[in-house]
Amino acid sequence: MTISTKKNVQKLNNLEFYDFKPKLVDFKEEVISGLSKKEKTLAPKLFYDKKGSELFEQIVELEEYYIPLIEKKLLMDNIISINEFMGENVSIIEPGSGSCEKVRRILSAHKSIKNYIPIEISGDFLFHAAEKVAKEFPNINIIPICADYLNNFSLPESLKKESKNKVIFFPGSSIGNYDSNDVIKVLKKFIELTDNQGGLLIGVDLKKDKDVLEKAYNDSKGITAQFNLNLLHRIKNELNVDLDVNNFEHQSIYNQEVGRIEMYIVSKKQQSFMIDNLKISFEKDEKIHTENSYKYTVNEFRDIALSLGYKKHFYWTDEKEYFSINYFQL
Ligand code: AVI
Repeated sequence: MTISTKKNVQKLNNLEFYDFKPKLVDFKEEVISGLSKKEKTLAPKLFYDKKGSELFEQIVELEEYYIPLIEKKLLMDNIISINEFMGENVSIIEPGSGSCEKVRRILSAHKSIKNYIPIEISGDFLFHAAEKVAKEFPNINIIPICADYLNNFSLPESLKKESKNKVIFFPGSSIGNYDSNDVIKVLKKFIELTDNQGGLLIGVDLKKDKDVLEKAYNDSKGITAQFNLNLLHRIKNELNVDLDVNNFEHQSIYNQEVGRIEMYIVSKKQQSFMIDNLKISFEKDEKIHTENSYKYTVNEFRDIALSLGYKKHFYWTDEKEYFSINYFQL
């Protein structure tokens, strides 16, 4: 099915689809610019082609990658208090909603949700995920917005006027993939989206033992390694580059000083490959930095959010204090 693209179009019973036609990632441009830097990088958004998304689905099932399981349990165990904090007539906005899986726990447990607004860059994927939610929750208005959640879009005027109680749902410690300046940008955007009066329900991964963290990002089945090295498969296949993925390896280390997992692709030997006429050369052990995943203490994250204008903070953690769910109120 083609999705019509005036800014607000597709209407189906309780679903209204808005398309802001976000600029899609230019893979070749991103790869050339990242690999031409002195310290080579590839942006984490490049992980998620079809294969990368499938591998990520496997990561979230791994026991060593504790985040999804703990987050699910915290949400289930504390859903009554979370719902009370969210209040009545809520509009839930989910930036980067993916398959809209996690939000179902909230939508089914809360009796007073009026609107659910998933925001995602890939239109078809968003439409189909939202359509499923719309069928499952016929009494909630589902308003998917196809956009880059940090840029060039706005909420429908009707929603702005009618719904005062907006809550941003940002699970999975996705916030951890932003560097400190960008965290501030993201949280300010969330505040703007809720018109300075809503809430933020956010999952934040916590600082902990280096060993536990490194196991989570170097799992014993090697799925995270495949996920990381899939970037090279993409370069090889999509850009028609003659490179041998076996000459590279996956590395994840916890940088305790900065409080982040750093993920790299490491060149096992001196080598080079060509992208069109551009030669990309590697020394032995030279790295491509592919991802940061920041970890916080509860207080560190609370201080950032409160410094930006949130007034109240409630949080829940597991016994081992591996992970936190936080509710901030403006
Ligand atoms: C998506 N994001 C929150 C994951 C994380 O933990 O930083 C991505 C990931 N990378 C390797 N494993 C999981």
